Amino acid sequence: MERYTIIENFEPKNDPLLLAKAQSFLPVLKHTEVSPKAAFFLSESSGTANTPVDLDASFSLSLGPGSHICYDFGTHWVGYVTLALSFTGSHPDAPAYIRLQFAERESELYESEENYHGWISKSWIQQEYLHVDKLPASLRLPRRYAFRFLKLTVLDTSRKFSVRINDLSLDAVSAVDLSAVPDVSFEDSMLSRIDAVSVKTLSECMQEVFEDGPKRDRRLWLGDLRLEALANYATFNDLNSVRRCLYLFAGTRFPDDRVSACLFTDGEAVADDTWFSDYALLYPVALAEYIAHSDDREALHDLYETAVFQLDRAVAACDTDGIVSAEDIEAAFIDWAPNHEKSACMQGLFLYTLSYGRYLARKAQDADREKAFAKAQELGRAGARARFWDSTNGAISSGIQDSSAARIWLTLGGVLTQEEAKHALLVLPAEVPLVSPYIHHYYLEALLTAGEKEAALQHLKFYWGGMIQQNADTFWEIWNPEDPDASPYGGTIVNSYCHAWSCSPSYFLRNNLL
Ligand code: RAM
Repeated sequence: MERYTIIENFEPKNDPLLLAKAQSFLPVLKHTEVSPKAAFFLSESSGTANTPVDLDASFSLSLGPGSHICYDFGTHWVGYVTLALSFTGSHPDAPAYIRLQFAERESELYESEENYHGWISKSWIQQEYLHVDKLPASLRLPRRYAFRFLKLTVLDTSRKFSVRINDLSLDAVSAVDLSAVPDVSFEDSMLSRIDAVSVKTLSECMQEVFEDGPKRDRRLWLGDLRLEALANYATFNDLNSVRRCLYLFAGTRFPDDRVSACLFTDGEAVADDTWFSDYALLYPVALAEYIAHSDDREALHDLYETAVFQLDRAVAACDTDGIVSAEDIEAAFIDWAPNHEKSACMQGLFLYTLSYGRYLARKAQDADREKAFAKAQELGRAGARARFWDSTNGAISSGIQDSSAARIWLTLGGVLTQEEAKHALLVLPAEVPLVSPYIHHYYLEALLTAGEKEAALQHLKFYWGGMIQQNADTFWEIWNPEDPDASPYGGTIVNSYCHAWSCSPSYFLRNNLL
């Protein structure tokens, strides 16, 4: 399902003061030198056993045209690779032509660029074609990669020489240090593993900003930021990184003060010309949670207007029954499921975010706003019950798409009673599946709102545990157990397998919410 926006001549509105403050919170990246842990020859087809190669011996192999070697770095890393290459045989009389493929999961090594015809760029596929004119050579690849596995294939040399890998190392980077995370023991080994993988996922995504995924898109998305911040408070508790990202979103925004769905942050921060109505409303949520956690009065002062503007705008756009506007429904993301009608989802989300707006208004002693948000919430809840909920049958009204996400957001928006929410959530409709860990986070939140702690725990084990059973070192962008090869982009080769919005189990587990 293609989804992108192009606004001709888009000029973000920048606030130099906020951007300067954001810059002053830039983290200093920590570097770790990592060596490969194992070497192997990849088998012909996925699912059949590889041939292990002694790691030391791999550094004396003569790799002629067509031969390959794979390295396993033990777990997922983000960083810069250095390769020391030399030759065997006669002096090279031609360049060595080499292909490098980086993979977060081993299965990616079986995928090929030629078979990918999706709608996002194939430039995201993690690979390099190198011509090495002079051997021996030490090459530090300029591009940062996110991977556990590296496959090197010699595409061609000449009749006179073969390639030898003398050394291979990785300069891994992250804003945080895994050892800074307090040890917590969980009785259940699956929960311990889920927590550890969540923490690893988060640490890999925490770079100069909270990236959505270090493989792709490698930028700051608002919906992802909110969940990363929650997991961060319970683990690294790096407040500067959260503060930096909140300042960035306010520092470069749409000309009419809406916050962008994402920012480009490699170099000067620039707002993308993409606006998601739901992500914009999560800005006040992320700010409220940051303020509640840090009591940072300066940030409240600096960012309050940007935050409440997002809600003011949505409130003003509602109809007289307090129902979210058609434009806002059209611009909602919610999840990657195809054929999703989002009116009920967006209504619930709007009502949910108003609670955070009320909290911010109280903190800022802005009584008029508090009152306005409370009124909009009351009106919007009554309107939502009339429009989206059939109280007689205890179900979504006929004519409205009965999606799992609609049930989740109507619960979180306070539209359903606890009893109604329990019935709505314990057995979900199959029609529009929940496909990303992002919406599964909100499913857990909704189950907790409905008082269904045990069901939430079981779901966490089932859903995130499902990725663990597939040997996940980090959690993924997309996971639909019913359709393991799903991709919103038209090919799993561009899916991200270390994706920020999947790291929230640590938030639930470490805060004892389950
Ligand atoms: C994916 C991004 C990001 C998310 C958007 C909506 O493409 O990687 O995680 O926020 O979708």
